[in-house]
Amino acid sequence: MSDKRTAIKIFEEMATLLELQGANPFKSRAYTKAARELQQHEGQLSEWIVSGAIHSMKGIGKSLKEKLIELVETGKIREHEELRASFPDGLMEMLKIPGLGPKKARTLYQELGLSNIDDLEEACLTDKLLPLPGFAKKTQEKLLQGIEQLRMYQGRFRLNQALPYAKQIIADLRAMPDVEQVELGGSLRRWKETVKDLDFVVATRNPEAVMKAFVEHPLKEHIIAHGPTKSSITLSSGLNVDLRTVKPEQYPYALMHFTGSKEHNTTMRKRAKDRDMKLNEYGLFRGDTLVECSSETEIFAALGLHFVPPELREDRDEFEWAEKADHPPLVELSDIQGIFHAHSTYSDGSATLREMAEATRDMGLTYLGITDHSRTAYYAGGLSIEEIQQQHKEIDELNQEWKDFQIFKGIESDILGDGSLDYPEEILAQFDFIIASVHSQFNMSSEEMTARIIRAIEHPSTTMLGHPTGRLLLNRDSYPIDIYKIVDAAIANNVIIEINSNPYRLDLDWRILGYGREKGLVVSVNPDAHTIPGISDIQYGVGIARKGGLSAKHVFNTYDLPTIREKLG
Ligand code: DGT
Ligand code: CA
Ligand code: CA
Ligand code: ZN
Repeated sequence: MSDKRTAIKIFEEMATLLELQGANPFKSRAYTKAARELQQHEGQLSEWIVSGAIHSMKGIGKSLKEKLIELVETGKIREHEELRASFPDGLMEMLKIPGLGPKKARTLYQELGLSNIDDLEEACLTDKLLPLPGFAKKTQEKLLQGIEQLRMYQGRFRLNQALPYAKQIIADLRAMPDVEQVELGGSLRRWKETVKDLDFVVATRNPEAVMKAFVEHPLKEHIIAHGPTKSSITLSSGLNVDLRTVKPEQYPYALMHFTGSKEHNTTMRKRAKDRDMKLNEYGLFRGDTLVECSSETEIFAALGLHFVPPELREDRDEFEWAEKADHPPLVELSDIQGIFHAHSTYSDGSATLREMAEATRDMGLTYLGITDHSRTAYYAGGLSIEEIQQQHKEIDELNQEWKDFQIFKGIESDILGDGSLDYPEEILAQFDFIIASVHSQFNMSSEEMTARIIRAIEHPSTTMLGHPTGRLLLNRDSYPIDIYKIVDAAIANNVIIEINSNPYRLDLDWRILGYGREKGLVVSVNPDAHTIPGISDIQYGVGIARKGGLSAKHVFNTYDLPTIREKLG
């Protein structure tokens, strides 16, 4: 882990620990802010200390600076270690339960002595929480649900937690002289929104040498298995990595097998069987004879199929079209021309409007649809009407500077409880576009929530629907909602649905996209960026659009600037 990431992690944990301790909230918030600030800067902590850059960082005062220096010099922060040691490990585990924050955990620990998940579960089941202030029957039920979810999610990782490791390991494998070919397989190659582990397939004539180097990879925490054809290691992040080595002539079959999905493989094997052949990880055979294929494309062809991109190998509808034709080209990151849904320091973003615009422009994109939070989202610095006017003035000025780039005036308007938007009509009319999103009052029946969101979709000012299900991956499921009705309403009202590309959300889910595409839905791959690095999250959203089988024409922000001007005009 880089020293910057270690510092961010420790500061975030300090904020939590201080809350657990019941310290002055300002103290805790200072750590949260400092962690966010560190995130904003490129480079390494040790470099910033040497160069003095640390002194110009916002919100990092004398005492925090001293702690960062201590971290670089000693590898730890004493105050953090002491505070961490003052709480049982189980209590820290409890904080992973969705819906249980440090404040509630502190009460449970202090009042009932609860310091691990199993005891908390039992206490909930026996109504022990009810006498505590702020805990009701509903709270207990929520916590039980949270515990169940946590157990289900445990051992899975979001794309952003897995992808950087995959890139590093594949580069390291590729650099080895004994490795003839290597590819990532498994759920990450298929671009699933969460993955259990990483799977690599290597073609080599010297498997022992490859495996020996693999199990000693610098990121390794421990070795689970070490053999000539199959090894597994656990990384320090807790992520497992499986590596298979095969002979070069077996490579395409092995890659196909270990890419999956399991369900897709089952159908493929059945197709082989129907044609008097046998397909497995070692080859495609007619009797004992290998049907020679030098690529996955040739294996598909041997089974009467066009190539199926890995993202689509989920045994959903890929065999229907692959029998007839190639899939139309899937959208690519390079098709994206601009972005919508980004926050600035006007609300809860950490970069200024100008910084966000310049960063977007530096990425080769040609427009930025800025959408700070609306006034009801006061906790996220939602904009007052005066602040909107001020922001619009700044946008007009900035737009004078560029001919080939434009900032569009947007807002992420809260969808209020009754489905209305957050400002009077004459204010809404001043925006180029509006994203409507649910941020509060999640506790509704599916009928109520669906009606609420459809009302927002039907509002003539609404351009896009933001993170339609509200899910947070590995943390919080979608609120109850009839997503198909929402998609139908969006199409009927010419409203775009975003694919929120934040790796915690990836919402709309890829499983719905096929339905949307057939019905004529237009989506927009939106970063929901709160920082400059957050803009790059569109890579995850593009992956999800591909997994949903979408081409560039289905994605609004693949249109060029003149087209967007016309559409929003
Ligand atoms: P994950 O790791 O849970 O996110 O999902 P996968 O798909 O990466 O699953 P994993 O790592 O257990 O296995 C990698 C691939 O190997 C999987 O996609 C298909 C293949 N595979 C594994 N076990 C089986 C099996 O029992 N039958 C078949 N047909 N294929 C399997
Ligand atoms: Ca896997
Ligand atoms: Ca695996
Ligand atoms: Zn939002």
